[in-house]
Amino acid sequence: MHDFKVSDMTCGHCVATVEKAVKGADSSAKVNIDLGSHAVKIESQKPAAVFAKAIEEAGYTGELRS
Ligand SMILES: [Cu+2]
Repeated sequence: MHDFKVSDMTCGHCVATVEKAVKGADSSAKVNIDLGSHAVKIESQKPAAVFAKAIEEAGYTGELRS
């Protein structure tokens, strides 16, 4: 489980964009996003760095919490 904080994710459109970026990095990843707390939780076998990069390439800042 990768637990990211994406502070610049501010609306439903951002959520969709971030989710798409995560799925693009790993199509079998399970992603759970809570807009209120800017939390993006990802279940994947791939390393967190892969998702940090994907989120960044989508135009957002993913800060790894754990
Ligand atoms: Cu937005």
